[in-house]
Amino acid sequence: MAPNLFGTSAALYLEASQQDVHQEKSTTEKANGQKLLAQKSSTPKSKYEWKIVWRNVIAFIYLHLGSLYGFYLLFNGTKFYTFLWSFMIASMAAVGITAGAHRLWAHRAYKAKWPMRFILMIFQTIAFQNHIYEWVRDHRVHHKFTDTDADPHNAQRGFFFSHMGWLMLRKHPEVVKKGGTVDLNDLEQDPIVVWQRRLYIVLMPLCCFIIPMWVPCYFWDEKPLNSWYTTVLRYTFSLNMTWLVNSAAHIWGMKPYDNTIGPTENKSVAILAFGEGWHNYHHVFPWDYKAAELGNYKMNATTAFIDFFAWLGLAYDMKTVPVEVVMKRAHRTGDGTRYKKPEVIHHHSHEGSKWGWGDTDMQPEEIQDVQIINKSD
Ligand code: ST9
Ligand code: ZN
Ligand code: ZN
Repeated sequence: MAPNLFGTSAALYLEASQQDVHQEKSTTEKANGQKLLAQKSSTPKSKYEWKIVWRNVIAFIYLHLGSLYGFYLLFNGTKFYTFLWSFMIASMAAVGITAGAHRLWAHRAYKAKWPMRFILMIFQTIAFQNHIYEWVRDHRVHHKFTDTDADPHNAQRGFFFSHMGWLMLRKHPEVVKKGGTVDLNDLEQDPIVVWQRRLYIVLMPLCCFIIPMWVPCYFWDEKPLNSWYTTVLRYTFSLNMTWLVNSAAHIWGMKPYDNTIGPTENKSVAILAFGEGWHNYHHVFPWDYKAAELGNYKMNATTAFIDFFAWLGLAYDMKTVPVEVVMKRAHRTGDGTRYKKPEVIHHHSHEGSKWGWGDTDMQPEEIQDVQIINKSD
């Protein structure tokens, strides 16, 4: 199936037409082994109509136009130090999302002592992608109900929707309904997460906009206008890099570990998103702290960051999956691009999807097969 770059037409999401379009999609997808995904989407739907959130539409238009101007200013007056500073801030924000919100809090792929959790919380606040609790809730729901209506950024609705369109519409009722079944107790027990959620309205503007803009003006006399538009550019760029994991890495790339699911291995996304583009592997083994089969630091900067903090004694109990277990799974359900081509493609059901370590749907052998690095006891 050619990837649907521009999103499915509005009509698809109007109640009356939903059933037909899904059936039509399932016919075209038979040819390339995607039948199962489409069938999953054709289960009876809750009533759903688009409700556009104009505040977000306007904000994203402003951010994207502003970042074009910020890019122009980079070559026309913005100081080099301001660029370097923004690059540093963008890297901190990226790690706050990848090592923090994603691998630590959403998937519990490792544990971190409070100083590391505090640093990651501040970095995650710089990223302004919602507070940790909300980010993790959406992400666990994405893993449990991948590419269905209950997935907040369902990639079946096309590139644009899964990239940023989902942030401009009210959520599908299935997200709220099925999302309510996902356990978030661990987050409610983490005082750093609770504290960030409570103070987010103050912390976020300070960390994402005010301090990053003020530093260049105060320390090297940058013009406020240049500093502001570089900040807008940095934020918009980081958002787009993150969103690529939900869009591009659910459309383009190989599926060596499970050919029956949407997520793919996408090298470009891995480089741009600090090692989060090995997305076929990640959806199969979400509890692996490397979020990839191989610990290649070049295309997985986040793993290097976590290993460094493990060396400092602040990260521990890092879960990973032994190569034999990965191989066995790839033989069984992979597309043959990394390990031998399987003869039969086994159907995969989202009933069995897991959001990460601690999900009660994990099978005893999956728990047993995990290897723990830097174990606490
Ligand atoms: C952003 C997030 O950009 C990006 C996340 C990307 C994730 C990528 C993951 C990939 C891996 C990591 C890669 C990192 C790479 C980094 C590289 C960097 C170089 N379950 O949401 P509301 C219920 S954010 C259960 O308001 P609406 C709940 O009761 C960008 N229940 O829904 C909730 O109430 P409460 C900046 C759920 O009204 C109630 O529904 N931020 C769930 O439909 C209402 O929830 C923005 O743009 C669930 N999952 O509005 C703001 N969800 O919260 C975006 C909801 O009180 N947000 N409920 O418990 C919004 O404006 C709105 O959320 C909305 C939907 C308009 C999108
Ligand atoms: Zn994930
Ligand atoms: Zn995904």
